[in-house]
Formats: sequence, C-alpha cells, structure tokens
Amino acid sequence: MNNLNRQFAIPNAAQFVPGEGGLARLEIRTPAAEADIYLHGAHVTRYQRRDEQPIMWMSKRSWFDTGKPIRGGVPVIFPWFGARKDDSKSPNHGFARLMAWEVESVKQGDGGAVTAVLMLRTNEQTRATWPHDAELRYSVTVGPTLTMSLRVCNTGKDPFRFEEALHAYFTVADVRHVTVRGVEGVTYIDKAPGAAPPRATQGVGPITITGETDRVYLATRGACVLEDPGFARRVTVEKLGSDATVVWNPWIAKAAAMPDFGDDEWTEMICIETANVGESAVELTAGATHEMRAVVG
Ligand code: TA6
Repeated sequence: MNNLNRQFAIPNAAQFVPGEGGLARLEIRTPAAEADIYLHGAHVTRYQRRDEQPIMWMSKRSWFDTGKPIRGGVPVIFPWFGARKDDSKSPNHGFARLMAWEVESVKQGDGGAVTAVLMLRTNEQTRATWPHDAELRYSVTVGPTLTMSLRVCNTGKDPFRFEEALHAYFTVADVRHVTVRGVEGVTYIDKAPGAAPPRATQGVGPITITGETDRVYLATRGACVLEDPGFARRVTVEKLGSDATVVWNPWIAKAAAMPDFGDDEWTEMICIETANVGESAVELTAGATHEMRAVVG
C-alpha cells in the first residue's frame, strides 16, 4: 500500500487504503463526486455525487475475497459473459473480475476530475482456460460523470473472440417504481426462468420491473435513461463500442438464492449493463485493440 501511495497518491484526491477483506482500495475524492475502486477485479464499488444518494449499489453481503467476485458496483466482465456453455467449471462472467489488476496511472485533470488507469495481462492460468493473449486497460474517470473505458488489445498472433460487460448495479429507491428508456422497439433475449418465446421485442413503452428480469437487448447502441421517482432523479448510461445492453433484477427468489445478496436487497437495485455478448461478441485480430465505454451521468 505504501508503495502504491508513493507512486500514485494525489493529496486530498486519491489514495490507496486497505479496504474490506484487506483488499487494496483506491479512494478518489473530487469536488463533484467520490468513488472507490478495488484492484481486485478493477472493481468500482462506489460512485456518489456530492449531496446525492450513491449511484452505484453494493450488497451488504458482498464477499471481499481474492477468489470471489464482489457483489455490486461495476464488475468488469471478460472474456465470456454468464456461464460457459462448454465448461461448467469456469467461473461465471469470466476471470477478469477475479484477478488483481495493476495500477498504470492516477492523474487529476480539469475541474479536479481524477482518472485511474488499471491494467491486466493474461497469464499461464488464464491461458489454461482461455488460450489467447490479451492486455486490458481500464480507465475510470471520476467527476460530474463516471466514465469507464475498457480497452482490450490482442497481444497474441491469432485472432480471438471475446464477450465483455461493464455490469453496473445502480441504486434505486424501489425497483418496482423505476422505468428504463432507451431500448424501445429493440429485440431482446429473455433469460428469465420460463420466458417463452426466449426472444421478444420491447414495446414503445419503457422497461418496468414486475418480476425477475434478465434481458439481453441486441444491436442497440443508444443511451439508457433510468427514471427513479423515489430518489427524484434520472441517471443516464451512454455508451460507445457496445452493441448490447443487459437489464437485470433478480427479484425475490433469485435474491434469496444468492449467498452474497441480501434477501430483501432486490428492491434497491437494477443492473443496466454496457456489453458485447452473444451475437455482438467482438472478433479481434492480432495486434488490434477494441474499446468499450460507458458514461454514467
Ligand atoms: O447480467 C445478468 C446476469 O447474467 C444474470 O443472469 C445473473 O447471473 C447476474 O448476471 C449476476 O451474475 P453473478 O455471476 O455476478 O452472480
């Protein structure tokens, strides 16, 4: 920790502290907003604008353990989304959120906004389960908006295909009263239990949450707008380099089935995920880099 602070701390703006479970946490404090980022999984666990409710949601039951994912905030999902069809032993949502990322830089810019750049390289362990070479750079800018940019570079000799998501958990007053606009008329894969047909099309109205909701909206590049009457606020999620948007709420039964998710916490959150999954998985030639960006405003 001392070495990290010696290299990267910015007085009154950015410092590394031992977080939950003793995991290294970067605490960013700017005039407009505050944020926390764990090096474990390059995981943003907090983003809160001055005098506002937190924007990112965290479970009170989250694990903070090097071998487990953090529940809430913004999990970085790479190189596969969800369970792996051909390998039930692989962790859900890939390995990036389970690994320790390195710090490349922490800088303060205009208006006091702070940008941290974290880096991850594939290694022998990852190659054993995903036989490719990649270098990831994740840039997080904390200010009046939260900008998260995930750059994936193919450092190998062969092309590879990957899925990715910035799996953001947003705090809401009561998920039963929120709406999400931005995917009207968009086709989605409905992953909720018993969904039939598994493909449907969003109507002209906004998304409302009336049960377990787990939808992958396809071929959509637009921004989403989360209207939260309980907190009397609107949160926007703009994106770049992403062709899919995932919307998830576990509702009652699934929340109760997750050990790292409080039984009654499902009313407090909704996931709006900036992604490239399934049909929008990314094909990357050797030496190429792909960027996916989400801007929370
Ligand atoms: O993004 C929605 C989803 O794929 C759901 O199916 C649910 O599994 C959620 O992700 C959380 O996954 P996790 O592995 O973090 O419990």
